[in-house]
Amino acid sequence: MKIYSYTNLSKQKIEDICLRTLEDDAAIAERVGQIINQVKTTGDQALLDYAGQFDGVKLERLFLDEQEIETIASEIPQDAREAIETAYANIRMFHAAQLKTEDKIETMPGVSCWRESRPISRVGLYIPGGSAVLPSTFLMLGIPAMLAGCEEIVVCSPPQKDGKTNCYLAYCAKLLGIKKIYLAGGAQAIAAMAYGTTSVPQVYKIFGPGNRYVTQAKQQILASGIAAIDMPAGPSEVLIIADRSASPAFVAADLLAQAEHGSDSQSILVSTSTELIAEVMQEIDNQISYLPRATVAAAAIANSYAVHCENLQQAMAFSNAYAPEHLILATEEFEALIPQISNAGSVFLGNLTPESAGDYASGTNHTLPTSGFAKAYSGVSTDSFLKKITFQHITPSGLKAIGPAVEILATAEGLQAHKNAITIRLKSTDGY
Ligand code: HSO
Ligand code: ZN
Repeated sequence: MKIYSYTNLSKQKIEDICLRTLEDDAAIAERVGQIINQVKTTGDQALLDYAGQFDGVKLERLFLDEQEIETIASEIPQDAREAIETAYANIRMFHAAQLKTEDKIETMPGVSCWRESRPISRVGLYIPGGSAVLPSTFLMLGIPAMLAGCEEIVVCSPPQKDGKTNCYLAYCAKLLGIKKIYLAGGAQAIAAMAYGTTSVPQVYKIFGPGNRYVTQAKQQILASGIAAIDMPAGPSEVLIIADRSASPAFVAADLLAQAEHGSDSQSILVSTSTELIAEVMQEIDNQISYLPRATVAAAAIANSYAVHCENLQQAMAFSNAYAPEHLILATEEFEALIPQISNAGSVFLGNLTPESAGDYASGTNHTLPTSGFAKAYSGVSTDSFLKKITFQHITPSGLKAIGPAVEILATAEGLQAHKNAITIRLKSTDGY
């Protein structure tokens, strides 16, 4: 892990080290384009063929029905069932609180405006399977979709070798009241949800993480205008601001938790203490050898760095420039830093709040903007599954109040018909 000193970093150098570079995807883009086209033109047959080719399974049917989900879910071990239920309850409680009705605003006497939410009627959730089984992602997407009231929640997950899904995902489906799991993975699953096939219903918005093929497919679908997506995705990342009050072992554990996600993950340490940085490095060496995913984690750590800062203000300035997906404030001073945070996906406060808590079970969503997109995007929330529709109503006195302003503006824009739409009404309300 390279160590920089903030004071010695030029503005340009800060920009450079904050940049997350994605490899050139030309070959992947071309292959994904072919897959999308194949699914678009041959539908279910393409999905069955790709299941054979990529997942190594000959499927009879492209989905598991309620009965099959129930049977698979019943195999879940008791402790896992309870853990999923704890996560479910917390995520549900936090996301339910986001469902708020807004006030009706009388902008002028007789002119009222307001917004109401409506669910996106059909949404698609992509849940990675195979080697990386992510029941947590199923909860993070399924709970807000259900709370928002989406009528059709289409779930795609790659089939296992036995042509089924695992018991964790099946149990999540059961809790969420989802009656079908479509056995499709990769770019082909994204294409199926975007265009619809005989088996897989077409959706308006597609959510969920995935490998570079899935990410590329979502980008192409977005560009073609056929469906919306949750947000642009890149490798996962954490930035930890730590002062002397932090525990080097805790900080190292958090950096490694991020690093084990993938060799392209970034774990950034920003600290006011050179001793702490050295101790954290030592701890990483100690802890990494015990990890089953040590090789992956080591590659990510090699791809990461530490920044030494003079004070916490400098640390915050660096963090805001980096705009991390996850920000951990491993300092007792976290309260004072909160107002200074301008760019971050999700923030973890103090020395006892690891990112893992939010990844799984505390209640917040773990689908968050990466690659600096936290400068402009929010993470997934109940709102991501809703559209906000604006309403307005004007009374006769309201029309008199607002009419002249609209007439003048319409005239200024040279739009006579717009003006007339007011004038014709003002005339008709003359006798009111
Ligand atoms: N840290 C990941 C979410 C996750 N972690 C799922 C474990 N499972 C992206 O926020
Ligand atoms: Zn994680």
